[in-house]
Amino acid sequence: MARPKIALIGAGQIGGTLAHLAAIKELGDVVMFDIAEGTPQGKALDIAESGPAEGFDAVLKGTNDYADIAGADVCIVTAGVPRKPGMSRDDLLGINLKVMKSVGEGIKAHAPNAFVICITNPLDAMVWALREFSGLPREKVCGMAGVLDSARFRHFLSVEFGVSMKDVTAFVLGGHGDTMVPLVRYSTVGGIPLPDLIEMGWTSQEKLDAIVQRTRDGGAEIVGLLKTGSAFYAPATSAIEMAEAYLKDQKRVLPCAAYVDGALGLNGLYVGAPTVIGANGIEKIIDIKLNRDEQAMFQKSVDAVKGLVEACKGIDPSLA
Ligand code: A3D
Repeated sequence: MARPKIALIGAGQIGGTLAHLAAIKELGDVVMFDIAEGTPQGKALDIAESGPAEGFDAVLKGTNDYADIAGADVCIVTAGVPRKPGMSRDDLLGINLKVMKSVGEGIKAHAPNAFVICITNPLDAMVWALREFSGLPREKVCGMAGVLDSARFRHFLSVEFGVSMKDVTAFVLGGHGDTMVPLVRYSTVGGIPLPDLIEMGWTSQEKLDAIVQRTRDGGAEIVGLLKTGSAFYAPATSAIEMAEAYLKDQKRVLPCAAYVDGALGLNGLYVGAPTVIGANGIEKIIDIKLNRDEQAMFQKSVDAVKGLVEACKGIDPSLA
């Protein structure tokens, strides 16, 4: 049986890391597409040359021609520009919207059966635009953000509690932006919800509040340290987790930017929600119950995403 084909649209920092991880995990053959001539070819060759030592047989190819992504099973989109210090994700809207148009058209023409994972920021609005431009079924187009935001939350919690990250589960909902909603009530250490851990005296409300804020600012913290570009190792790992769930029909429960219609009080919006990912793409949105405070935070996040979608329509009338 032929290996699955994974197309990476954008061969920058995240694209290169995605290619390396996909090859090491033997998820399939990899095609890296970018408009920069030489970059995808150079990175593909460099990673292919790591194959003998690593022991993988995946074929890697770099290209500037969309025809080479033909028949891809998965497309992961990182094309566009990342943030610089002082910029918000929303500042990238105008430039990355144009990129989503060309990427959407490329996927529509050459890989219409793919499961598409968008990473380009501002995430929720770009996933929506990419779906509009590509015309693919909504359950086959989603965005990576919740897995990363939850991973950051889990990492900070594991350090606070001095326990393995494996035993920490965490839940981040809403848009991938300053209004994201880390759900303390649904996050656990060894199955014990965080509010119970405060009652048990294992941590304090103040410490937990600081961790929630650090999670919200997780992307900016790394942008501030790197100074050129944004995070790429953890974002790539998170998207690979989603791609693997699809390719192996794992039915993973993962938070991601998905089209929510009829759950969480929404009727037709791409926003971060708990989903089940399997061979049919986004197979289910989990309609969790929110309390009043959580609902208020989620609504703020939803309103911010709606504002960005309206801004996209203002910039590109074909989306209106
Ligand atoms: P970078 O290393 O600059 O790579 C982007 C690549 O896109 C470059 O190689 C460009 O040449 C290429 N590109 C630009 N325009 C096009 C086009 N029209 N078609 C094809 N390729 C093009 O950035 P990066 O890899 O660090 O980040 C990529 C995107 O991911 C940015 O928008 C980031 O803001 C975003 N990002 C999102 C998250 C989330 O959690 C959602 C996290 C980190 C970064």
